[in-house]
Amino acid sequence: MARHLITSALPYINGIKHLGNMAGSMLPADVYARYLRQRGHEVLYICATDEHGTPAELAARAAGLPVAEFCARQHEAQRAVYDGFGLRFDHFGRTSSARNTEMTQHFARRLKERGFIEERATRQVYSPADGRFLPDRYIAGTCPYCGYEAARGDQCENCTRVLEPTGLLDARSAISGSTDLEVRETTHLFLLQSRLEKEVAAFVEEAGARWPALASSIAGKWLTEGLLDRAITRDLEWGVPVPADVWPELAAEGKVFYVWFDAPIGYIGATREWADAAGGGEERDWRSWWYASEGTVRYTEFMGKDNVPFHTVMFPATELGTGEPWKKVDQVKAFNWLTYYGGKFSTSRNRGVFGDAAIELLPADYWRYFLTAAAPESDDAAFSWELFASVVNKDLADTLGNFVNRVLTFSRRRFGDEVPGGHAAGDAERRLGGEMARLLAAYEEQLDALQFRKAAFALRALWSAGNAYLDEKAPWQEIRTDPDAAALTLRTAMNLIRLYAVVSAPVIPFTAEALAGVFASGTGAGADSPASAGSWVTAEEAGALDAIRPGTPFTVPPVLFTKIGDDDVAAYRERFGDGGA
Ligand code: B3M
Ligand code: ZN
Repeated sequence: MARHLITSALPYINGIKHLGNMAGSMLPADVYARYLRQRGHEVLYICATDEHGTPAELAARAAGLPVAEFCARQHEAQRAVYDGFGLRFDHFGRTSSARNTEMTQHFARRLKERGFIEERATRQVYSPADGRFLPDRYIAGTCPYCGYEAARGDQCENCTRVLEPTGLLDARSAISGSTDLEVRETTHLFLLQSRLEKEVAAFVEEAGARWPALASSIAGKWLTEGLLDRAITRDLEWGVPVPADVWPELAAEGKVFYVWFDAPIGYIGATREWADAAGGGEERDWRSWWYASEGTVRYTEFMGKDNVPFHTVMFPATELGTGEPWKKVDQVKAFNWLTYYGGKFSTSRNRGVFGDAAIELLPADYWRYFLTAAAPESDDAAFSWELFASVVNKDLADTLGNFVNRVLTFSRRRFGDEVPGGHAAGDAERRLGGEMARLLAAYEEQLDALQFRKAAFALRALWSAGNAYLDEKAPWQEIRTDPDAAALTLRTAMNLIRLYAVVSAPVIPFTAEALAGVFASGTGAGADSPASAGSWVTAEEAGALDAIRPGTPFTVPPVLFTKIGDDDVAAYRERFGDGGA
C-alpha cells in the first residue's frame, strides 16, 4: 500500500484566512487525509504558515510589531482557527523555522554547485521617499497584460501572470504611496530556469498527464511561454539569509531569498519540524518521505489556481536542479475561486466571512460540509448566506439530522434504551444493503478522484437512501400491526447511523463522533472513533447492516444541526456584507 504525502498550499501569515482559502486548499486536503487514514493508509499531512516576503513585513508594520513577533502571534492565531475547523495536520509548521532555513540554503548551494544559480546585476525600483528598494508587493500599479489596476510587483492576481516590478504601469510605493520612483542597480541571485527547461518539460509531460485539466493546462501554458531565469533573492530584512559561505558579499548586504523560493521548500522544512517534534532526541524518519521515495510515496498537493505555476513548474525545477532525488508531486488538485456574492472576500471592505468569525458563529461541520459540497472545482463558485442556509437546512438538518433524530427518539419511546431485536432482515433490507454498497463505492470513487463536490453529493445520497428506506417501511405504522417488523426497521436504521458515523467522518468529523457516541456505551462495535486509522467499512459490511446488535444500549444525541432561518440570513448579511456594498 502506498504511503500518502499530502500538503496544502501554505497559508500566508499576513492575516486570518477567509472561507475561500479554506475551501481551496486546507479543507479538501484534510478531507482527503482523513479518508485515506480511515482506509488504513499511512498518511503524512503537512502544512505551515508561509511567513517571509513583503506582505509579512507590510502587515507587521501596519500592526506596529516587529516582524518576528507579528509572525509568531499570527501563526498561533491561524493554528487556533484550523483546530476549530478540525484540520488534522500531522504538523503545522513555519517557513521561518531553523529547519526551513537549513533546507533552503541546502537547495541554493546544490543549485549553485550544479551551475543553475548565478549572480546578476539587476535594476530594481528604488524609492527615495522610503529610503529603500521596493521589491514585489512593496510596489503596486497597473498590470501591463490585463490592465488590472491593483496589480502587485510580483504577480497580477487578476490574470495570474508573474510580473517584474519594473514592468508595472503607473507604479507607486505600497508603503508611502510615493510615485517618485527610480531604478537603481543591485546584484541578485538568479535561478537559471531556462537551463532546466527540458528537464522540467519532460517532468510535466509525464506527471502532468495524470493531473486534472485545471492544473495541467496552467502548467502547459507556462512551459509554452518558456521558462525565464528568475531573481530568487530580495532586499528585505525578513527572510532566509543567503548563505555567507557561498555568497559572502550578498550575505553582507543582507540579501534574503525570495519567498516563493523558500515557501515550497517549506513543505520539506515542516516535515523536518515534524520529525524533530518526536522529542527525546529522537528524529522521526522524514527522509523516507522526501528523498529517494519515488515509487513508494504518493504525493498530492492542494492549492488555489494562482499557485499552480509555482508548484508544477518552479518547485519541480528547484528540485530537479539539485540532481538529488527529491520527491516530486504526483497529483495536483487545484481550485478556482470561492467568491462572496460574486465578488472578492475583503477584510478592508468588511466583506465576507473569515475563519475565526465562521467558527465562532456556527459549528465547523456546517462549514466543512458546505465548502465541500460547493467547492469551486470546475468553475468559480459563489458563497451566499442564502445558499449556505439552504444547503445546511436541506442536507444536514433535514436529511442527516432528522433521520438520526426520528429513528432514535421513536425507538426509545417504543422499545426503550436498547437496540430492538425483531424480525430477521428481509427483502427490503437486502435491497437497502445492495444500495448502500453501491452508493459507498460511488462515494469512494469520487474521493479517490479528488472530486469533492461529487463526493459530497454521494455522501448525501447515502443519507437520503436511509430516509427513503424509513419512509418505505414506515415503522410508526408497522408498530400498530407487527412490532417485530418495526423493530427490524429501527435496528436496520440504527446500523445506518453507525455506517454514517464512519463514512461522514472525513467531511463532518465532529458530527461523526457524535453519531459514533450514540452506541459508545455499548459492548463493542460503536466504541471506537470513526476517525481512527483503518475504521473504514468494506462494501460487504456496508451491505450487511448488522454490526450493531440487538440489545446494544444507545443514547439520543442533542439535535445535530439547527436550521438557519431567514432572520439569521438577514442578520448575517447585515454583519458580513452582502456583496452589494
Ligand atoms: N502562501 C499562497 C498565497 O499566499 C502561498 C502558498 C505558498 S505554497 C508553498 O498566495
Ligand atoms: Zn493582469
